[in-house]
Amino acid sequence: MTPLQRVIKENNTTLNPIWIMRQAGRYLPEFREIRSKNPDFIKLCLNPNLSTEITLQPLKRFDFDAAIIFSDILMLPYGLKQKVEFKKNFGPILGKLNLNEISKVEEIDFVERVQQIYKAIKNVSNNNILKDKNTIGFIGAPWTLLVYMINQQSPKKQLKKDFFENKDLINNILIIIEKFLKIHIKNQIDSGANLIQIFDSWAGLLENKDLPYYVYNPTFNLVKFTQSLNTPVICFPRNIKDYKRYCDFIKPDAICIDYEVDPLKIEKEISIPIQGGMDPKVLLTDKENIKKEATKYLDIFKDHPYIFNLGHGVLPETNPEMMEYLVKTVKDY
Ligand code: 1CP
Repeated sequence: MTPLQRVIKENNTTLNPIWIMRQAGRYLPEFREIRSKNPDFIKLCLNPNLSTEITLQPLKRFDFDAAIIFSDILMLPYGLKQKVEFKKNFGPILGKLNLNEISKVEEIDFVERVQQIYKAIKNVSNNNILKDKNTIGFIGAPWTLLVYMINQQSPKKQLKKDFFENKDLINNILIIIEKFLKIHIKNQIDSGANLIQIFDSWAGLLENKDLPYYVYNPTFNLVKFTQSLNTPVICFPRNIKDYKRYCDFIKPDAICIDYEVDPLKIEKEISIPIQGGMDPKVLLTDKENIKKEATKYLDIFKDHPYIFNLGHGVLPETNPEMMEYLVKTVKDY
């Protein structure tokens, strides 16, 4: 078993494996070099040779315990033929959502549009560097994908005023999203992903009363589906107010926490394996502070199954040398 599997399946508390959200990305000069020659982000995600290379870049530098496949949660709307573009210094821009068009997309059309991702997962998981390590596949949670698909861009702090207006559209789209997420999860697992992370980046935008419909129920279905394929799931409902209630409802194999929650409170309330927490901005400071902050999390979770990660993606301005120091600190703990 890999170190991550030993934490997740056996509740091991001595290993402290580490991987980092957005570990394949802009803080690495070798990524920026490939990116500068490939201005179309979607095309880059669909180039299996390059996406394999990008996925493996951080593992060549650092002793991470997992690779996360270089792709994006928005490849789902792309696979459903909604237009998706990434504009420099702005983020994703999606085309207008057309229920009629999306309803016509069949499984084989979807798989054909995204199958290069599965090819990259095959390449990555077969690479020797991943011996005794995990290949992490991922999806966006239905709620977060609904947000991008209806809002057509990042909600940043809030949703459009009329976001919830067309309930009929929302209900239908949620059913379609769930159906294709299951297809996407199954294909990633069949290609070699042995752990799935579900990113619900905008879970924090909802009021409590709306959580069962938009977050708990659809995410629970996907967690159950993934577990039925004998694959563990980590959920990251970023900025959700009540992580315990989320875990009680959804029952993921592990829960990833953001940097705004109190890790002491989480440790007391939640018994399943925990991942993440440290503020990515810590990596912009100095080694002494990195050691202090990383040790804080490792101390709090020393008797708890714990996977080291950050409480959000690594920032593009991070110096790779600081990442190296973080990995060393965690491994030497
Ligand atoms: O070079 C660039 O400009 C592209 C930047 C970039 C990268 C490196 C985007 C655009 N996506 C990715 C890769 C990515 N995205 C990965 C794989 C690499 C890795 O983790 O090492 C993963 C897991 C994601 C997941 C993702 N995409 C999320 C969930 C996590 C999170 O950050 O909250 C979300 C919300 C997205 C949408 C997205 N894609 C890209 C951007 C800039 C965004 C966020 C836009 C926003 O703020 O709303």
